[in-house]
Amino acid sequence: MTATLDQTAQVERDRPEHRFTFGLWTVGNPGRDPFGGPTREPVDPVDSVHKLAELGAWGVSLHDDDLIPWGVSATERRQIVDRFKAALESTGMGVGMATTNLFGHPAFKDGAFTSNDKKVRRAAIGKAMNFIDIAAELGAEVYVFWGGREGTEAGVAKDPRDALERYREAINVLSDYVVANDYDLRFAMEPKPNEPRGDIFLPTVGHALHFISTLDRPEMVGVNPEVAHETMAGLSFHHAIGQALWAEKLFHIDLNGQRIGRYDQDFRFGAEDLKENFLLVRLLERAGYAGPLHFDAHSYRNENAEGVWDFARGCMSTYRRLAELAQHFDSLPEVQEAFAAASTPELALASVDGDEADALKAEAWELDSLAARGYFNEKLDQLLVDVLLGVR
Ligand code: GLT
Ligand code: MN
Ligand code: MN
Repeated sequence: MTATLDQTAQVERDRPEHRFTFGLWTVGNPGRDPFGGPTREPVDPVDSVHKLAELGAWGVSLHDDDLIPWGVSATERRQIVDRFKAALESTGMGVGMATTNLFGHPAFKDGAFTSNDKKVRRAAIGKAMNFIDIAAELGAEVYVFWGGREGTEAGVAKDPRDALERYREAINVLSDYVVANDYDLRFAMEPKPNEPRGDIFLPTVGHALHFISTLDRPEMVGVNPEVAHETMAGLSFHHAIGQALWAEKLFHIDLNGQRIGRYDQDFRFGAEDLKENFLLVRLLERAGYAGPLHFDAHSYRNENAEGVWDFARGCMSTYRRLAELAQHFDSLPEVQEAFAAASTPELALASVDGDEADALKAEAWELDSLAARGYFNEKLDQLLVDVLLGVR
C-alpha cells in the first residue's frame, strides 16, 4: 500500500485543492423528514463557514432563504449579507454556487417558472433576480436552477410544451439580466425525475442538455447533475457525467449517496455504491474537472451536531481516497494489460477514416469471425474490485 500513499501525495501536489463545497442547507440540515420534525438545532450560516474552513473545505453554496430568512427588512437583509461576507473574507472561503429557493414558499405549490399562474411566474423570476444580485456580490461562480416544483401530479393540468416554453422564457430573461448587469456568473440546470412533484420537467441530464441547446444564450448555461437524482431514475451517474463533459456542459456537480428505487436519500458521498463512485471520481479526475465538488447531502437523522461534522469529513476523505485509488488502478501494469485485452484504448480511434463505403460493406461479412473474440471484462472489472477492496 506504500505505492498508493505515494500516489496520494502526487494527487495533492498536482491538484493542491480539490475545491470541496457544502451547501448551507446540507450541514445545516436539521433532520426533518415527511414523518417527523427536526432532530438537530438550527445552525448559524457563519458558524458553518468557520467550521467548514477548519475541516479543509474550499467553500460553501447557498439558497437565498438559507442565508436571509424570508420576510426580513431591507436593512436586516443588508446586515446579514455583510456579516456573511465578512465570515467568507476572514476564512478565505469561496462561494461555489448560489441558487434561489423556488420550492419552499406555498405560492410555488403549482410551480415557479412553470406555475399556471402568470403572477407566480413573474414573482419567481423576480425572486431569482434579487438573489442573483447578491450571488454576484458574494463572488459565486455558478447560479443553479433546481426545478423541484416545476412539474405535475395531475398531468392533465399542464401542456408540457407550454411549461417548457415558460421554463425557457424564464432562463432567457435571467441570462439577459446577468449580461445586462455585467455579472460574471454562469447558470447550471439541475435535473431530477420526481420529488417533491410527482413528475418534474427536465427529469434527467439528457433532457436538460437538450433544453439548454434551445436557449437564447446556450453558452452561458450548463448542468448541475446530482448523484441521487440520476440514480433515482435508475440511470448510470457516470454515464450522465460523461455526456455532460463531452458536451462541455459540466459547470457544477452535486455529490451524495443514493440507492436505486428509493426516495431522494442525499446520503454522505460514498455511503452507497462505491464502484459507481469510483468510476465517477476516476472520470472527473481524468477529465480534469476543475469546478466545485459540491456535497449536496446531509447527515443521517439520528446524528447530533457532532455527527454532522463526521459526515462532512467523510464526504471529503472518500472523494480524496477514491481519487488516489483511481490513480493507483491506472498505474498497475496488469490493469493496463487488461485494458489492452478489452480494446479499451481502441474506442478512442475513429471507426471510419475516409470515403470507404465499399470496404465497409465488404467488412459487414466479417461479423461471424468478429464474434469469436472475448473482451476480458471479467478480468478488468475484478481488478477494479480488488483495488477497491485494497487487495491489490
Ligand atoms: C434541494 C434539492 C437539491 C438542490 C438544491 C438546490 S435544493 O435541497 O434537494 O438537490 O440541489 O436548489
Ligand atoms: Mn442537488
Ligand atoms: Mn437530492
